[in-house]
Amino acid sequence: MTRKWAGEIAVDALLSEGVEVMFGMVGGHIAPIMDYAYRKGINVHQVRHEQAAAYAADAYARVSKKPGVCFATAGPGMTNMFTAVHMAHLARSPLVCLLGAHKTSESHRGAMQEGWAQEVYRSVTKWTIRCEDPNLISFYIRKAFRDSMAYPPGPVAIEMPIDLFNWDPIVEEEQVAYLPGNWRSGRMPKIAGDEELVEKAVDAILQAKRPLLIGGDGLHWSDAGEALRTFVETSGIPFNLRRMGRGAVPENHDLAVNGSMRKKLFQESDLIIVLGLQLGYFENFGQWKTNAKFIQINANQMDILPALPTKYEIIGDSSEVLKQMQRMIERKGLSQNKLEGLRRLNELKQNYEINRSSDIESLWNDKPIHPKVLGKEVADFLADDTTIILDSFTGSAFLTDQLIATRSGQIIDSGLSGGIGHGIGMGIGAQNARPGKPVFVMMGDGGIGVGGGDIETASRYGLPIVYMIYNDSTLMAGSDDYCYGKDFKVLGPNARGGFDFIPDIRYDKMFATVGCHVEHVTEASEIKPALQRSFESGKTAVINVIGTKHVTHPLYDSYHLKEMFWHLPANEVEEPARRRHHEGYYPKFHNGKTLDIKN
Ligand SMILES: Cc1ncc(C[n+]2csc(CCOP(=O)(O)OP(=O)(O)O)c2C)c(N)n1
Ligand SMILES: [Mg+2]
Repeated sequence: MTRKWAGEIAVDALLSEGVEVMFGMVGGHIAPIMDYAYRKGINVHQVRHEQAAAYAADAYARVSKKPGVCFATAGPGMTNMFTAVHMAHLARSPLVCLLGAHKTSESHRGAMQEGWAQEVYRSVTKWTIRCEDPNLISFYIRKAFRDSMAYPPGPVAIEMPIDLFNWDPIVEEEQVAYLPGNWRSGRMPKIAGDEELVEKAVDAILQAKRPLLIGGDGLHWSDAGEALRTFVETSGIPFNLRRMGRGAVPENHDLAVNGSMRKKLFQESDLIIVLGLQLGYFENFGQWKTNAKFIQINANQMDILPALPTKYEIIGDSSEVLKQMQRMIERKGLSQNKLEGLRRLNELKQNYEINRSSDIESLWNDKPIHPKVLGKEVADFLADDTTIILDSFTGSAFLTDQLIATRSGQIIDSGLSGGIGHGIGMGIGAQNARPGKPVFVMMGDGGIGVGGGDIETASRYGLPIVYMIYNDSTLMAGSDDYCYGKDFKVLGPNARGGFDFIPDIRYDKMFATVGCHVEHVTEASEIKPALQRSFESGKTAVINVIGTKHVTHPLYDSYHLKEMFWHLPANEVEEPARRRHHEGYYPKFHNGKTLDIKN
């Protein structure tokens, strides 16, 4: 029987899980795994910052629906990767993180790059284990692949001290819990709902006058697109899809509800089916203005929100429960004509288009470019096949509702992490998940500062990714207009330009030096031709768009942002910023009290 180093055994376990690509940065403590990964034909990508490795693995996972694999060395490599694992954790993306670690026998006496990933990663993974025995490495790796994919998916990390790799080579087959060959089911388990509850839910749906369906990530991970299409088409129920679920049924479908019009439909509905969706911050914690009753369907009991008037709670996989409901609807026959819902939806869609066209017309000649105009041009241009990654705070906010997703997992963002700088690594992962297919990333100049170094990685590996930078020369565009006043005056003499950067940085010139196709765009009419040339270049492309910072991110008008700025002394903030940030929601959260604003 042949004996192998633990590093080789670990990579054999990766191969038996079907791993073809992994992302990370070299470092001595992780070399035993990385070196065998190269030697055994895994497509290893060396990044410039470990966060990009986990962002790439995250996007790879979300697009391919298989766990993404990333690696980092001990200490600083492990901690550099943390922010991205936090993002995957909140976005529920399956990662297997392979982390180098200091030598166990040198712990607590001045070891090089000492770090304890188990403690650091505990809050952002399903589990993290420090594997000190080479007899267990295959077992942990293979378990990580399964557990990361259990719904809701998420990251798992394995920390491997360097002495793990330096035991005497061992006989692979003699490991504890050794599993020979390629034993894996290859897909998430499909769990059906309780038949009795499903039947009651179907009766309630048939009786409802204005039902509405709102779906989320569960649709993506359970491949529920076809089942959903059949269900909504038979029952005539309008649907609004969120997060990774967007596009499970294409958003240009007659019954699709665009994000910008769902508020009205909520108000008018009498029954809302919540399907495979976590009701957190993005859904206002389920505190919608509506008198509707709810049916909640989720494969994860912990996603069922008890704070809603819910007729039926069904635990089951999105696609399985949809199929069950479909069978019952067909058996019972439709008793209710749902055409009224469609008529109302068409009316809202027409209004939306009229408003959008007149906005675009009035903003078209703005210089610097308005993000709504940019969003329109980008959304019109992108081919259906494109994977779209949203990073820029302002640029993405004005793009997202204008996009039409045609498959789930097509639009990827930072999710509840709300971080910036993920787009660069994610572009690399998305390109690897669908090689040669178009990938578009909407970056902000803020995100370029955080993660821009990895554009060189994309270029070095020849990956055709189009990075567009909404370059407004600032962080959090409009925050001076919104709450600090001109020149961030309320911050005092140390403000020195607040969050603004050196104006109009030529990122195009910067990234031309690493071999990118580059474009510099200052007018709306130049956007589409620049996109055309960039996609045609076949190279990593960077489009530097000079955009305005005098714009209000839609978030600014929500209490989520307002409450972050109430501490500023109202009387020292100039108008119009003073009114904008102190008015509105303040009394709602302060027992009806208003702030003392002198006129
Ligand atoms: C990693 C990280 N650091 C800080 C923040 C806080 N933050 C929220 S939006 C924002 C500005 C982002 O820059 P950019 O995309 O250029 O924003 P824009 O100028 O478009 O508003 C920052 C720093 C964050 N979300 N993530
Ligand atoms: Mg910016």
